[in-house]
Amino acid sequence: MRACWGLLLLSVSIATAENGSNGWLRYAPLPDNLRQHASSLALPSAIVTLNSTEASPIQTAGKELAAGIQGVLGRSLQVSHDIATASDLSSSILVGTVATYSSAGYGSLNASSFAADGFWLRVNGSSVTIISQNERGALYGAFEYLSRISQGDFSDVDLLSNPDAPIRWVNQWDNLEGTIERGYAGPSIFFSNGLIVQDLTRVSQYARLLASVRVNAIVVNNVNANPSLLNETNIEGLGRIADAMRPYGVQVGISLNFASPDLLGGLKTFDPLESSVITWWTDKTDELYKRIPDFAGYLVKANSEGQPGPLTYNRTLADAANLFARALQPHGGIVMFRAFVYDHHLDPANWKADRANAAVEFFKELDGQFLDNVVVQIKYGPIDFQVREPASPLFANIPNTNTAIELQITQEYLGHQDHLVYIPPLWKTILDFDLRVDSKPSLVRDIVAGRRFNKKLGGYAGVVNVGTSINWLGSHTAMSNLYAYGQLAWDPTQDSQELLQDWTRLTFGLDQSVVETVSKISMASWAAYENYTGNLGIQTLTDILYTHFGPNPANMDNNGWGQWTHADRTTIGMDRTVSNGTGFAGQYPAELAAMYESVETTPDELLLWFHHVSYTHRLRASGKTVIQHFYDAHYAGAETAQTFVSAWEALRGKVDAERFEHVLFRLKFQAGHAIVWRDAVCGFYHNLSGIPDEAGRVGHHPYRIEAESMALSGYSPVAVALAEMASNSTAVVVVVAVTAPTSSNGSSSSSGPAKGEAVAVLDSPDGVYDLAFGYFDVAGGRAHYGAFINDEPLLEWIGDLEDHLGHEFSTKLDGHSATRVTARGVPVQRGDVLKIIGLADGNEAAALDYVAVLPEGVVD
Ligand code: GCV
Repeated sequence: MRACWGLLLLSVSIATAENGSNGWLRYAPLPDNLRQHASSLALPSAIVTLNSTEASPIQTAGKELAAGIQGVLGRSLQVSHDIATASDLSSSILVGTVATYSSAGYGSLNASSFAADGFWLRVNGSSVTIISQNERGALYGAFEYLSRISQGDFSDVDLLSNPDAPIRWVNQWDNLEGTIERGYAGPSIFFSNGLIVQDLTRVSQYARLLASVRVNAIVVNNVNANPSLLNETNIEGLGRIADAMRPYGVQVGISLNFASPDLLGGLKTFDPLESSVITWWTDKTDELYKRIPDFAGYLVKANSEGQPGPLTYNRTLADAANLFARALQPHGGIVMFRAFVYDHHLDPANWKADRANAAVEFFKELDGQFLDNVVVQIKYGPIDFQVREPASPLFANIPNTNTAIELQITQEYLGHQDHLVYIPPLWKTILDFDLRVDSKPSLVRDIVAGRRFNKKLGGYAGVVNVGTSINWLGSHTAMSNLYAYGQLAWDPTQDSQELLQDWTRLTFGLDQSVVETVSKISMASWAAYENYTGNLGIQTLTDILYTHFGPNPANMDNNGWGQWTHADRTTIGMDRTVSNGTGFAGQYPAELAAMYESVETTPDELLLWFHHVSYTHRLRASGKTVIQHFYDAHYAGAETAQTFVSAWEALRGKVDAERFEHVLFRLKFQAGHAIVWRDAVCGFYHNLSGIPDEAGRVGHHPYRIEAESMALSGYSPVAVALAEMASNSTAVVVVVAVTAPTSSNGSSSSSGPAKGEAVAVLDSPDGVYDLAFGYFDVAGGRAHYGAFINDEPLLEWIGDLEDHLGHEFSTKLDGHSATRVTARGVPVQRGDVLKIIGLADGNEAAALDYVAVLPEGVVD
């Protein structure tokens, strides 16, 4: 029965502030020329939605279309749910499902050409038809139409669009107390103090963004799950989350703690084959479905990184997955069971030990034992979201099991959203990779779509970790990754750059120079990041025992975590050959196993992933030695990062001021931190191998004045514990409480915070220079710095990056806290006196590393 709600007024509001809260759904007014063009066209004048239920995605589609057309074209369209009142269907937007379309008497459509969630969009002059198989598909079609007109495209189209894979989920790693594991954009929008938050406005706004890129479900809590999510209060709270997301067609699922029957239920066991445990999970599942009838299902991390699992009871991972599958099956839910199962207490002295082997070792023998509603969720690479990994061989090893690929939008190993890294080109190296199972084409994207092995379920899981930050991910540019993730999960054959350009137009407007610049820097960003953080397959050379942000190559080895490089004085790389190493290469189908087994046929970009070689081993493509490639790549990567700043600066006035400055701040940080990375990694391998850089750059900084060589008062030199994290291994820190400055030139008279002064006479020829100041911004204080030339103020800054950036902050002088600021275009005369004053604050001792006096074009 079709209810008649009459004509509705629009209720979706468009935020005017350019703070990023609407992401790519800004519906910004078209530029005048395009508006004029639009006004010359016959365009729809009404919207008819063939469902009027409040929570229906069809109704959401109507509101969204009205709001979008209002924003983009300034036209107010009324939404009608009653076709009898629709003035003229030939100039309307009609939105419905195949079923409502035919029952409303518009004729019958070939329902079999629609997959679940698929839609048909036909634009024929002023008549727009959006029809789908299910309700959320129509919302996807509405967003598609809005994306087109937001980009000034009013052309006719006849598009049937079906998803490549049914599972297009996102995962959040939110903890019940409100923190987010590996989240870099503030606390959770879902949880606080052990409960679901009361105000779920941001939750429904998040669902809106997700629906617009056709994500159909979300797991809202951390895979390291807290059992109390399943208590009565929280199940009710989850129900409210589901209610908030339902109008956008985003279903809600949760991560489980495998020991919940014991920890929450008091059963004193969590053995998956124990009848009391089975009953407990069945009852809990029924309780969830009672509150959330469209509940999506469970995500399970078991026997991994200290999480409980079935191995405690000598049960298999399939026993565990099937326990949940049986409980969910009557309700139509699914289990996403993670393949990220490994031992993190490996012996680094054991040449044959290899964490990369774990997934195939655990899951291959279980192939065929998982029930039909189980999907094994596999991280794209065998280790953990590194800057470069080969495709996980598990995709090729379980043809009788549903699989999904896990990708990471949150930039755990890619700069915590403080570095611009557009990730789709990395994802595409995996999705487009041919695993050659049985010597037949076996693209990863075809495997996870279910096509290659004829499976019904499969798809994508993206770890997003949005937070309360107004722009969702803490960084405006990082949102391109979320946008492209959803789009690729729908159609992985799409081009990364084209997706990026759509996103840019929607996010920053249609100015061609903006589109070209964002495209240029984003498309260069992954390669640059790989270059300055870890190349040839050695992984992101970060601090895996602390925060995964800045450089610390030494920390990769000699621990149980198995993200090893096996670097010593003469050699580097994991030997993963069958003949002499861990045997990992043999987990691939024959053609690939043979390719990776030989150093001669392994692609250079994965050389050190598969082979342990001498630093003087020569690469196939360039003929360079491994060590020289390291040096060159790190210098090239850091240099590329500098160009991002100038490229973006050229857009001043073309992007609104708020977002322009926000992006600029981060790009400047990235430019400085890329140099920290470059120097730390190059310095480390230079010191370890003793092999000089043929270009003479590593360890030589002719343009730098080391802080410890300046005339110091109040400042004292300290050897930085990780030697390569400071220029010349030494910084200066304020050690004595003296007096605070009372005038702009730093002279002082009264007592105040601890203060240091570092003075140098500049010896550069007269000219114009950039002056870069290397310093450390640690957690727990906001030191003040002032730089003066001949007592004239040059630059002032505060060690307050924790107020602006999202990375996990360090309390030490290390590669996470090392950073730099630059004063550009400074006139300098030989003999000028440069003075830097540091005022300590809290734990921050105003640590200073060096000043670089850089002629134009020099990066040092
Ligand atoms: C949620 C890595 C991360 C962990 C994460 C884990 C996982 O180890 O560092 O924070 O835990 O992967 O994916 O389960």
